[in-house]
Amino acid sequence: MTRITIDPITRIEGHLRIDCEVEDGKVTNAWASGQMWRGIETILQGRDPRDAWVFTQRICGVCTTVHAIVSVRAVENALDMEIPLNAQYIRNLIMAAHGVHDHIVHFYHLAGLDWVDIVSALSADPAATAKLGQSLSGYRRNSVQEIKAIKDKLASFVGTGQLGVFASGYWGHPAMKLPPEVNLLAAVHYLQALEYQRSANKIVSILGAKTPHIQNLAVGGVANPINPESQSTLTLERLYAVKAEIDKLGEFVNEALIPDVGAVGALYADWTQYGKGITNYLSVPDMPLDTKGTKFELPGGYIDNGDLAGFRPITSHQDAYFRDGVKEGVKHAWYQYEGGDQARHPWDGQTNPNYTDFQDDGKYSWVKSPTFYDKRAQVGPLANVLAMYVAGHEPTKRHTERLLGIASQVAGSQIPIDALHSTIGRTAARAVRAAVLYESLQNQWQLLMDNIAKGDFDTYNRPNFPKGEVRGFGFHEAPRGTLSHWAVIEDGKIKNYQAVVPTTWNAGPRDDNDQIGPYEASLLDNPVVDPELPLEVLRTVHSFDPCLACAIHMVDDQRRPIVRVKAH
Ligand code: NFE
Ligand code: MG
Repeated sequence: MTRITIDPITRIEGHLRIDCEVEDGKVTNAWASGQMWRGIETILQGRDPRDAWVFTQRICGVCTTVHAIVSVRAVENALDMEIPLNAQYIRNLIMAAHGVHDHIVHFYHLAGLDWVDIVSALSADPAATAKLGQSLSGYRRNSVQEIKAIKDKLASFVGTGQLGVFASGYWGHPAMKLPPEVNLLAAVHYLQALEYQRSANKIVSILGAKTPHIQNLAVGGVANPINPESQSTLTLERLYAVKAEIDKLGEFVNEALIPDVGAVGALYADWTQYGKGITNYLSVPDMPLDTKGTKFELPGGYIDNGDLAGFRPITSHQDAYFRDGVKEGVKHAWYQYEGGDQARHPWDGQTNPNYTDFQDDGKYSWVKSPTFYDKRAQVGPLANVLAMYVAGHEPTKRHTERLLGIASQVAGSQIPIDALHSTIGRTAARAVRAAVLYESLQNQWQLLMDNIAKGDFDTYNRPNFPKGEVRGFGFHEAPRGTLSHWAVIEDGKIKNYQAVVPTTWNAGPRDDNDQIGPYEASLLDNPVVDPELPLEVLRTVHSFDPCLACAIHMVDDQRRPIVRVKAH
């Protein structure tokens, strides 16, 4: 038996350590450990709830907006507020743009290089690459000229001997299986994707005043005054600037991202057999369409044990089924609950650090272990796509079937929807969700325009804080999955605040019953051909798009500052 320690995992946000035991070329046991601690929940105690969102969006430098929006939702829920329609649509546009941005970056810039060999791309023939691209979609930028220009750029870059962002990849690894032309096509789109992610971010910054860390929220709505006649407000000119950026995204998401993920997935079809892990899937509905948060554009809900037929929807921002099901445990995390370490509902949650060093059978992570009705749950685009699919959401069905169709065409055999319960399936679900969110952007923009055209310029309702205690929760289907914030407010001040974050759900260590978490479970039975170069472990971990800054919301400066892969 060999034990592998990868610390930290790179191409993620924050500090994650993964340990695996490998026997006969397969992972037989795994531990996921968050290696940083932050104290945002503690900082919030005693503060004005109207300020919480400004602090919480500093939880992360990647998914900043999501913590801002969920925070105002949690306070609005505690006050039982209604939110003007314009404010809902503006928030929805920001969330959808942020999601498209995140999913593009995940495939091309974070996870793709686990599958795509940049060095092999240099031996590809540009004409054959263009032909391959044209067989997959009508994407305008798969021309021989553009592909050749980018190949020459890559070659001169590599020729200098300074690989920059491409340094330290597992180039030439035996688990890298794509032909040079597929590698080149993906490398071309890697560089083009940098332009498209900027368009998505521009939408966030026009509406949110800046990104990362938007400035336009308020408990009760948004701080974007709407007045078609005034240059200092959200004008039609600005709204059409948003529309221009939205329009640019469709071509790339539909004609590059979906076909690329379909083709790469098909050529790694063996990876539909690995990485299934926990198949209790949790997601929440999003893009509210009314002032009360009872109607949504995108469905969400819970799927138990992979059984799509047993899907249970979550239906409102007041949903009691969601509200009552969430707990967080610390039996194996570096925290201590006063009154005993058994899992607690977030309104009764505590954040008291208790570091013990890494104990295989004890505490070994700064990430808590969330549960839904005492079960582990996987969150993320896969959970959400499965929920939207089974709920009959038409765009989700259409994009899922298109992606599976492209994969089946490349594989030469029918790839069923069951293939999604896997490492490659999690990656595919992100592409589907990007296409769904692109349509949502178009839809939300039109809803906003139509509502303004009716003469409704409202964007804000003033909150009133009662004497005594009120409790609230807010949720959002963030790029990495279900995010919720929980606030207890007393006499208008925060008494307790807990964030239960997507990466906390997925990266959490063993729970109160010593059940392993989603990352850990998905690593079991993964192949590892060379323990010194554990590319396969990275594939499965990256398929979740880890964000430890979110999950743990001070890095110990004495701990290993550089990547360490240790097989012992
Ligand atoms: Ni920091 Fe996050 C998302 C949130 S993490 S990236 O999506 O919330 O899990
Ligand atoms: Mg928390």
